[in-house]
Amino acid sequence: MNPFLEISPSVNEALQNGQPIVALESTIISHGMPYPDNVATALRVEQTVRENGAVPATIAILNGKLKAGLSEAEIEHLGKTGRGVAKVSRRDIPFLLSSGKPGATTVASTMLIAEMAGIRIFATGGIGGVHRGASETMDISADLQELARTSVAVVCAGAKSILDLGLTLEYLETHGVSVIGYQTDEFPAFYTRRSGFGVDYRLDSPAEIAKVLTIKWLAGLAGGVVIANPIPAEHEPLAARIQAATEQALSEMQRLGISGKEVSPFLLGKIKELTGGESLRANIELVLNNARLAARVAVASMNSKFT
Ligand code: PSU
Ligand code: MN
Repeated sequence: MNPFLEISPSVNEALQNGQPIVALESTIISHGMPYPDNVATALRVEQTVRENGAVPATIAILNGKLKAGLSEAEIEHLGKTGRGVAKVSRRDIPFLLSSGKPGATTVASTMLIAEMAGIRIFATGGIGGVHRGASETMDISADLQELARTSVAVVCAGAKSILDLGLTLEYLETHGVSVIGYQTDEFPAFYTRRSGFGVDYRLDSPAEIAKVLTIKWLAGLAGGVVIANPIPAEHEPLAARIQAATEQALSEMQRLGISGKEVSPFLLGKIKELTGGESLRANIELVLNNARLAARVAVASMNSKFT
């Protein structure tokens, strides 16, 4: 086993007993939401996974270890320290292991650690993608490359319209990543159920999704899958309001010259500020909704046998 991997007792027990497990990321805790909502949400997400029959494994880097499964105290620490915790993608991992400093894992690094631990299903809010203007900036989230190479299915509410969703879907296609729409034909845009872009395949039940995932990996097709799960209609904010906030956040970002890994956290914070917290409430609801679906897919995967 990887000498840097440290699996928590509850996750280890679940692995030994062949119980369903759902991986969860920590950038959403330290960089995606303000304290104390971030900690409360992370704990509610874990509880939601349990209520739906699976064991949660929140992932982060702490004390020079790749941690699969955190204690409440560790989640509280990541949430309270917030932006003081490094945002860690694949390239950053050896440096955090070397320094011993805490790291909040993005979708990319959470996938990587989940795979090492033997966890195949992961729930988050939204994935990173190809940023608008990427033909100039080359800003393409490492999440997309990770989906191309790492065999973990990511349940998300699509990707934010701060991104270029058309190019994001093109990039996934090029890299052989299937995009499944759960009970939808359209790729959702995080706060909104619709984006105008289609998904590759629509599946309407956790069992059908579990079957495809099991077959994909049994057939030797390594790599990730995107499971796009639209925000429940009752929690969808007014699209026009989110749209206006997104445009304003993008223009402020340009004016301030923000680039690199600061881009996503800046835009998330700005949109929350501009919508008076409405975006945060929606964000919390969609993450809970994704945790629910991921747990149900993980449970169904235990019963999928096609050899
Ligand atoms: N999108 C969201 N909320 C988030 C993120 C993305 O709606 O919290 C986080 C995730 O951790 C994702 C990361 O992996 O931002 C992408 O950052 P970047 O664009 O720098 O790759
Ligand atoms: Mn980026």
